Parts: sequence; structure tokens; C-alpha cells
Amino acid sequence: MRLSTSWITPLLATAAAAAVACGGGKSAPTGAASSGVTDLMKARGLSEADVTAALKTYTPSGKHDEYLVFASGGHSGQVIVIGVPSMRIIKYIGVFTPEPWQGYGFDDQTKAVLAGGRRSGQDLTWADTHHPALSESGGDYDGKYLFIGDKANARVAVIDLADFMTKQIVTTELIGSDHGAAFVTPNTEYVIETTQYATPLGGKYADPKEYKDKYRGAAVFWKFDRTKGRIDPAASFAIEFPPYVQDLADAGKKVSDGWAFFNSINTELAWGGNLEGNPPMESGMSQNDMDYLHVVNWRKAEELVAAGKFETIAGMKVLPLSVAAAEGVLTFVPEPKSPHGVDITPDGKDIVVGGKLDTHGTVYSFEKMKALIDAKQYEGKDPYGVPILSFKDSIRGQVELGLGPLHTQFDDKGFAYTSLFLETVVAKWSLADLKVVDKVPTHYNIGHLVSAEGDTVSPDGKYLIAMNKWALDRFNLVGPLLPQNFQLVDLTTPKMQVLYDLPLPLGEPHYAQMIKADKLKPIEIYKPGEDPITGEHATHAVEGGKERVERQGDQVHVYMSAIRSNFKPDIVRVKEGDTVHWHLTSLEQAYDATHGFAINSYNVNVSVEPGKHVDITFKADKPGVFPMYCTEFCSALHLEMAGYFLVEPR
Ligand code: RUQ
Ligand code: CUA
Repeated sequence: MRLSTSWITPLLATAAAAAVACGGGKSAPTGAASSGVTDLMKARGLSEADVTAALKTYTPSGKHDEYLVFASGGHSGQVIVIGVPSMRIIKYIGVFTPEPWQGYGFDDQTKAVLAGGRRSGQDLTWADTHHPALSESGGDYDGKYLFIGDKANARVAVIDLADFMTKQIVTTELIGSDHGAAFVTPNTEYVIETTQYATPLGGKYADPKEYKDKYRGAAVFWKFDRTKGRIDPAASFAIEFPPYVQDLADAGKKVSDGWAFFNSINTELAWGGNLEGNPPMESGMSQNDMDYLHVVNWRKAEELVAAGKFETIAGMKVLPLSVAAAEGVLTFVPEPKSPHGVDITPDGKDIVVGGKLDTHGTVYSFEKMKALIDAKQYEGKDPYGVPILSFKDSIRGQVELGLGPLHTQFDDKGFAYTSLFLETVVAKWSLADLKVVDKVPTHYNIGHLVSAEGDTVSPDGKYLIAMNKWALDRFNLVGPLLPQNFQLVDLTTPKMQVLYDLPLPLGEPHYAQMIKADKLKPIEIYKPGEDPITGEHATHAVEGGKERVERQGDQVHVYMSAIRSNFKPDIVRVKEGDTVHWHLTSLEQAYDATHGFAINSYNVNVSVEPGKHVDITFKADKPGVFPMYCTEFCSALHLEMAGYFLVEPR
């Protein structure tokens, strides 16, 4: 390999200029760095492209990232926060499952949050977290909240980006699974959750032989109350759909605000039964050439529900399919067989559907569809009475993308980026003339992709992450279960370039959203004695000097404080059989001075960040001597931050 260093000088100069422009650091060397760099490149076997990629992503200690990515943590039930361009993982947020470090699911406050996600009284200790959705104002991310859906158990969570904590989980027994979740309307009026697998609504029983008549899909519109920062189930509603197996969803924006779009993959009404004389599920669902894009006027649905045109099923207001079909709430447009992603362009004018089993992306025109709907110009009706628009009169065109188009994101220059699963590339194409202009290979089997603010009304371009399902030869060998691979792609160069591979060993990650970091304004500490879930001063908050143990019959209340480097009280005596109500407040107000608190054998483990208050309730049913201690290396006397919990035998 012949190495020249002339190319690196301008690159270093640019980097130095950028550093000075951002007010950062001392001036970097411009001419002299080259010989040392050449030696390093030789020693590590790096090409010029490698070093360029390194310069574009390397983020020195203390420098922050320009973007933050919120990625689904798949089965872990968590959300992963990643910095871009460094690709450093910055946080895991506990959402649908207990997360020990944060004490999430261990104190009374967060146990109650998780309990919101119980189904039929059952605690669920995993999730299939899919699509994160940042809250929007005017179709742009506002940096306030994050929502995410659990496909497996049809749940939606609300995360407050003030402290990056999950505040609420909602679910409805109306449906049994979701996939089109979570997607928000442009002002976060609603968080959309759409079924994947059809079931009888409300958790009833019916044999799949009655699939056509008894099984249904639905789109739930969870009402988000911004003043409270919570979903209001009582103000939410659902729209009943035929059992066509709805897939992804997206809300209209700008011209198409008030509408939402859902695709589907099973107009065949297949339900499996490969030992009962039926075709297997996958071929049964792929017989017809066309499926239906569901075009939904949700504002109209909202009006009809407000006017009382609903049935209540499993506590949810449901706009019946017959009403939705008759009142122009639900209209179908054919879409090429078994599509997958549906994504609205930044101007809200077009709806891009990924073909999956078709080589095309189909670009529907909202204007054309709206004109046909207004003129009631239909081609026919489906067996459930839903009007169907003409395919050719509804589209603006099709773009020949390649094999297995799935999901689409956008930039600020009129380009769209579609993931091609089978071809395992990202295709860049022009929205104006529907032509592919570039492709970049990804390693391997790309699912979703995310560009900077790429599904808002004003995408940034710049960066894209390919979220790849396979990673076979990319990293050190770690046995049969491999990490997935997030590849950072540079969108600023004439040809797209892969800059970085991030193995993600927490999965299976699905979708992600990327937000400009300066839109986020997280708090640094809690107010003294704050309950992080209510945001209020906790009823049992402990003040310094007022620590105590109070007994009321067999109920023992422990009012404990934590501050470097002790717990007060550090001896707590109870009797076997007592119920213990532990009230723990951190008296710290210094940023990052976090303590943990643990008692062995009682599964007590909480985290108290500065100011935070938590309650812990348990029965002291095991007599003995239990050391309790701080689980964060908080200070030089961290090991001394300990005490004894004494349970005297009866
Ligand atoms: S989707 S399999 Cu987001 Cu492509 Cu779930
Ligand atoms: Cu507090 Cu260690």
C-alpha cells in the first residue's frame, strides 16, 4: 500500500478551522502532523478513507455529540440513547422491564409505572419494543417526550425527556399486539398504536375459522395531555379495521394533517392452519397482487366519537368499522403486495410505501386521493363496505428501487433514503423525479434506517444510521447470537459513505429517531424531596435532621436520608412480620452525586439521584441481620456508607 499524506493536510486544516469556529480548544497542527499519522496508518493498516471516517466521528473527551439517537432496545424493553457522530452509547432507559441500575421497577413509584403495563393482571417482564416516537410541535421534534410501543403486548410508554425516565405505560385489552406504534400526530394530539395480528376485539374467544367475521384490527388513538405529560385513556378512542393485518403507520403532516396512513399485508384473510389443510401463514398472506393502504381521516373519527357514535369494548371507545366506512373515515387504496413501511414526505404531500416483495417504492399523492374521496369517486368496495380508490389515479408514480424496499427517511435537499432488505443497501433517490441517484452497501440485512430528524417537516440530512439485522463477519466472534450493527452513513458527501459500525448487543433493536441535541433540555438534579413520577414534593420526603423510625402497630415507617457518606438512620430495627415503609430521600444537590441503596435477600435496590425521593414497601418476613449499603461508588468513604437492617425473630 502506498501512502501519501498530502490529502490529510487540508482535512486537518478543515477540522482545526471547525474547532476554532465552535470556540473549541487550541489551534490544531496543520502541516506537521502528517508523518506521525502516516506511521500510525501503516501500523494499524488504515486507508485514507478509514482515517477520514475517523476524523468525522472521533469526538474527544468532554466534547458532546451534535445529535442524539433514541433507539428501540427490542426484547430488553428499554430505549438506547446514542450520540452522533461519535456513536457512543450514553444511556439505557428502563421502559417495559425492570432496570436495576436505575432502580427502575424496584421502588414503589416505578413499580406502579410497570403495573400500568400488566395485561389481565399478569406482570410482563419482557417487551418487543419497536418504534420510538419523539413528541412533535408543528411536525417538528420538540424534545419534550418520547413514546415507544411494545409489539408483543400492545403497550405504549411515555418517557419524559426532562429526566429521561418512563412515567407511564398504557395498554388496552381491546387489542392483543401492535406494530404501527408509536407514531404521533404533528402536535402530539394523539399517539397512534395499530394492531398487527388480528384477534377478536376485547380479548374474546373465536375460532380462526371465523376469522373473516370475528377477527379485527384496530388503530388506537391515545390522547396525549401535554399539560400533564401523560396519556389520558379516558379521552382516547380506537377505529375498528378489517382483519387485514395492519402493519406500519404514519401520521399526515402539513397538507395531510388530520389524516393517518396504515398499510396492511393480508387482504387474503389467511389465518394459517398448515396442519389443517391450509397454506402456511406466509404464503397464505401473499396470494393477492394488492393489499390496501388504509387512508384514515382521524379528525373526522374524533368528531364522530365526540358525537357518541362509538361502542365501548374493554373500556375503550371504538368507532365501528361500518361507521368508519360509511362516514369517510376509512378509505382503501390498493398497494403492491405485502408492503412494509409507510412514510410521509416532509411537505406532507406524498406517502411513500415500501414494496418489500416488490422492487418499487410507490409514491401516493395525498392531493389526488383527497380529491377522489371528496368527489366520492370509488372503484368499488371491499367485503366490509370500505370504499376503494383507483390505484393509478392515487399515485404520483413509482420509483424502481431494487430488492426488498422497507422504510424511507428524508433529507433537506429533496432526497429520500430507502432501506432495501434483500439487496442490503440504502438507496438514495430524488423525490422530484423518482430516480435512484446512489446506493451504499450495508452489512448486512438492513431493516430500518434513520436520518437526522428524517421523519419531521424539516429533516437535517447530514447523517443516517442503517440498522442492520445481521453482523456475521463484522466483529469479534461471540457465539451463535450476534449483536446487530448500526452503521453511521455520511450524507454530506456526493456518494454516501459508511463511517462507523456500532455493534448493539441489546436487542433486537428496530427503529430509532435522531434529534438535534440542543433541542433537549434535561434537568441536572431533582428538586429536594421530589417524587420523579409525580414531579411533586413527595408526601414522605425526608428533611435533614428529621430522620426517624415510626411504628404504628406492625407498620414501621423508616424516614431515611442519604448524603455523602452516610445513611441516617444507619441502624433500623423491626420485628419479623412487620410491614416496612421505607422513605428515602437524597439530600444531595450536587450534579452527578448519585447513591444507591440495597438490602440483601429482600430484593431492595434503588437509585437516588440528587434530590430524588423513593418509597419502598415490603414485609420483613425473614428474621436476621441484613447489611444495607450504598451501591454507587459515590465518595472516598463509599464503603463506609452502610448500616444494618435488623429483623428480630418473633
Ligand atoms: S418494522 S419487524 Cu419497524 Cu420494519 Cu417491526
Ligand atoms: Cu453513597 Cu456510595
